[in-house]
Amino acid sequence: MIGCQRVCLLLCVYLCVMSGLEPVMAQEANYDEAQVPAYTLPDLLTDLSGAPVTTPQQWQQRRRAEVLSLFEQHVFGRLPNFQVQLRTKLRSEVPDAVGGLAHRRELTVYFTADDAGPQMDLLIYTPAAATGPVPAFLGLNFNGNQAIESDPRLHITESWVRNNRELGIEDNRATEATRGSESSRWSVERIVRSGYGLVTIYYGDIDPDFDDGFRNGIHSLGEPVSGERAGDAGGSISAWSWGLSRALDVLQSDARIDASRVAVFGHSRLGKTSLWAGATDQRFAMVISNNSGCGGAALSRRAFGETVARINKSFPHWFCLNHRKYNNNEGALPVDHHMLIALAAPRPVYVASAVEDQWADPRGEYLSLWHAGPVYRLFGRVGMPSEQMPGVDVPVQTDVGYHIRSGKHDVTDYDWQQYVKFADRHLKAE
Ligand code: GTR
Repeated sequence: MIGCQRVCLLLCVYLCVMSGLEPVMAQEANYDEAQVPAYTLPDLLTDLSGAPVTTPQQWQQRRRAEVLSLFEQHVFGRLPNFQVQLRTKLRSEVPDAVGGLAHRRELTVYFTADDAGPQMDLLIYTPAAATGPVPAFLGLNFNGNQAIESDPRLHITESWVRNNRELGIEDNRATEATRGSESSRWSVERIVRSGYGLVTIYYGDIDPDFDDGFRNGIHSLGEPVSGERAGDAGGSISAWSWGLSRALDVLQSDARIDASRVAVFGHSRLGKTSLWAGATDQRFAMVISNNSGCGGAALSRRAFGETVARINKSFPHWFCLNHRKYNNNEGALPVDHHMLIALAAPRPVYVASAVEDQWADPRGEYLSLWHAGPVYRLFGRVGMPSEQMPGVDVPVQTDVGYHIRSGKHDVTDYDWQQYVKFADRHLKAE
């Protein structure tokens, strides 16, 4: 039996080597804290010339730009630089959605003069009782705006969606069965009752989540990529982030939303995206990462759960090509993800983990936030109080926020309860 396993393993490694693939799939993910490699994190407050960064001005004017550029070069790639004239069209407006609590709109944003060209639909909830512009949460969703509530009046996305037999999707078209399928992840009632708006967009409107060589979604706005994209050309996470910024452009002139008080939120791959959107666009007033894991809040050097090699292999279109240089070589990365969190500073940032989401490395997510602390302190802000993680279901909120919730990889009403509380502290008008 043992001999048979050994032969299978050797055969697998041999096949990987012969096919030019790194044998990452043959490796088990590490979930043992004792096996986390020793590592040294790049110092946030020493610039590339070796000079110390001692003032907020030095951070904002010099070091921040260096760190941002390192993430562009080595992790996510540059954002698209498409010059667009945004046009909007109101698709629907309901004054009494969510049992009368919310004013709800569906707003189509066109990126060109062509109604059949690339576009995204914003689903916008504001409190029905609001008398002026409100602070809001803005986040991408996984299944289409019709998945937020089961209201049959919501437009079903016409964009590509993943095959999902459980929802009756066989051919990449969303069906009636998808209505409300993501509702447990969006506490619309809690959000509007608390005086906030919620704006969500289907991420597939911006860039369908499969590797098509960057042709569909907003990529049709640029020149088609011939051959391999440039090493630092953005992947899908950069494309999704670009879309979030265009949504914020539209919100600048929305009478119901206060665009200077918008928190960018995301879960999982979309939590990696909210961190990158918050880093690249400082107009976002707050940044929230829910269970974002590898490539998001988690420290890459810990290689705990999902690793750089694994994520680049499973999702070749998410990051830039240069990121692959760090497959099984995290120590060579000129950044780590505490620096991504620090790019949110001095704005409030929230990182959330879940106990059963070991794949996302909760401890690595917490440590990133902890190690971003020196930049917050530079601004006179308060980071996490201890290197020790707080207990399960014991949120800690200062100028940054963290909780590790019981349960699995997901967004729950408990998570939203904490985000609303954090926003009450930082986004409510004085
Ligand atoms: C997983 C992936 C994670 C996370 C997750 C998600 O398959 O390994 O990095 O992004 O997907 O987005 O749901």
